[in-house]
Amino acid sequence: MNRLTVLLCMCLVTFGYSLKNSQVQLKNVLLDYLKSLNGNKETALDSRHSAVTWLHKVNGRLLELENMQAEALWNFETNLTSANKKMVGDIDREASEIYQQLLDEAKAVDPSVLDQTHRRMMRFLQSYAKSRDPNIVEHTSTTRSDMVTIYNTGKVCRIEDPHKCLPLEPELENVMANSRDPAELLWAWKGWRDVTGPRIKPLYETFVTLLNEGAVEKNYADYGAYWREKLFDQTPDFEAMCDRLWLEVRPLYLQLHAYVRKMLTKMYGAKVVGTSGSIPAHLLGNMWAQEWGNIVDIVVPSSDQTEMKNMENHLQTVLKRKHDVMGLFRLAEEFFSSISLYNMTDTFWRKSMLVKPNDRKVQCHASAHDMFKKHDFRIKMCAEVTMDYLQTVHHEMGHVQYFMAYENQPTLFRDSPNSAFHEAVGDTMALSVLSFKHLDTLGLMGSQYKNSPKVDIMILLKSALNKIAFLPFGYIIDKWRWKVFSGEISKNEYNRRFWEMRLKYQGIVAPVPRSEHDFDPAAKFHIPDNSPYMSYFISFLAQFQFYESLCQTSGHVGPLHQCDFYRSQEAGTKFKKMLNLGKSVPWQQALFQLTGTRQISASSIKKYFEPLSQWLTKQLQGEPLGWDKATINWKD
Ligand code: X8Z
Ligand code: ZN
Repeated sequence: MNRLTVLLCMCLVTFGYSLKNSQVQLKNVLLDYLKSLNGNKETALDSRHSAVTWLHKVNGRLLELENMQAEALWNFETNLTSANKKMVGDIDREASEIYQQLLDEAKAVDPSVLDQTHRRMMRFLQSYAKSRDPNIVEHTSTTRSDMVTIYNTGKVCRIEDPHKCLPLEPELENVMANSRDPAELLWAWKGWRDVTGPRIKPLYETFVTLLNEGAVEKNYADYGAYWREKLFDQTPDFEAMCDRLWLEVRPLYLQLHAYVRKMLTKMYGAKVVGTSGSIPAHLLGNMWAQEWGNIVDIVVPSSDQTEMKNMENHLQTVLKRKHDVMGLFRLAEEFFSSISLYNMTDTFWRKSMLVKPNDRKVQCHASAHDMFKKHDFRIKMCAEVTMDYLQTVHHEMGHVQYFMAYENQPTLFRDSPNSAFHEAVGDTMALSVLSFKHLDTLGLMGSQYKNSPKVDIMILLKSALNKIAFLPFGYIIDKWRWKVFSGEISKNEYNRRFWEMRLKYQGIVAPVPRSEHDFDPAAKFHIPDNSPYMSYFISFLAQFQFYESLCQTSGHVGPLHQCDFYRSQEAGTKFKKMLNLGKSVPWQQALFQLTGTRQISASSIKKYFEPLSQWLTKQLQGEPLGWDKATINWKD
């Protein structure tokens, strides 16, 4: 831990340097580029050779620009000062001018002279474009920074002690995960929404207008249409694909929802849970009711609750005894390298921010950063030693594995072929790591839990509380946001329409009446941060497809959820081959290479949870599925 503190201090010194440095560098890139533009006036780009040479140069320029934007963003997110915020805005503005010039120049390229790969690059180049107006670009950038600053610095004060104020991560999140006192849960739930929503709302309204202006300028119907194309390139009717996939997994969600409601009613009584069939959002162990694994101890059958509590405590205690935060990262690295994926680089260990610093304000929401500079990949987290963070460490390191795998691709291909694949890599590993077999290999499982069918189902139930419960949440965030961008949801109905979807798809209601003075979507990081969310919904299906394929390759026999492909070089090599492709081929081709299918489907997640589904059917005898969809908890 001490070493880490020293490293963080060193990072601070480096930030100061690179801050000034990147501004100077940007000017140089701009000047260089303008010079090269003049040179190009003479050059026609209508031969294959000249066009390919030009694209090669573009990849070089983009690398420099990506690096400078990544540096500025890193500096801001790991040190939320207004100077760092200004730097992000300045760099976004200037970079957008260069992108614009590149796009203007691209018009001289005759696509018919190019092969498929270079035509693909040309297409991706278009998605770099923001608005032609640098003021709009800068305004968009600073509006986003203002929203995330509110989110990242929000605190909720204890009613009995107004001087004791808790930030979201880890304190409020811990309350939501561990408290079983409905009044305390409600305090954290409502408090967090009170300090984010109303302050973010006016900024978000402006933000939507700015994003749409940029998108319409680029001939998209709205920003949602732009997003869908950028993130799910070459996917005919992506929206219909999401709807179809949701309907496929809905029956499983309905089972889980009904079962959890039944157990929560046993625990808290109908007075707290209600009788309309929907579940109040503060009782599910998570600030957003998105993953419910934290309440596994109170939703297993009553006769198993003591054993489940003991097992969870055992896991947590042994994990803490054996590892510090750095140890969690080393565990994840060892897992990846055991299947012939990558070790982290020296720069990674030197420059990452793995724990929350106490000398400055930072953005704690976990993220991985490709700095577009040799061997420079980083993770930013406020990690603690818990099983949840162990999962997140694998998630983030999965992003870094992808960065490393496609590092040698041209800049325009340095991404996953769709955004869901990026989200799925680390989670695929975590499915293996959190299997009973692997937890046992890590020495985290007591021998008393071995060969117990009951423990096997409890582990599967915990997995479902995280993976199945997430699906409707993952699905609605962008379903709501796409409608906001298209204007189908207007700003005077943001919150009501959000809660209508929460009720319709998730069967969840607010624990206290809401109104348009609240803006509850903003209580979720990805709204102020403007990160897409449908990627997670698709990832939560695709990761089971990846997992099944790696399990098959590793020679696993038996129920899918018991598979651990640790140390399978064959599985890892196959995975790596797909990751190496980056964005150079359509996602269907990459998926086919790994799994033998070209479709994202729910078949693997359904296979994984089949034993649980049968178990739930038994537990649910006589219990109605679904809920009354008429009443959201609303006041006008
Ligand atoms: O935001 C994340 C990652 C960073 S890409 C920690 N996740 C979503 C969330 O927290 O809401 C991972 C699962 C869903
Ligand atoms: Zn992620």
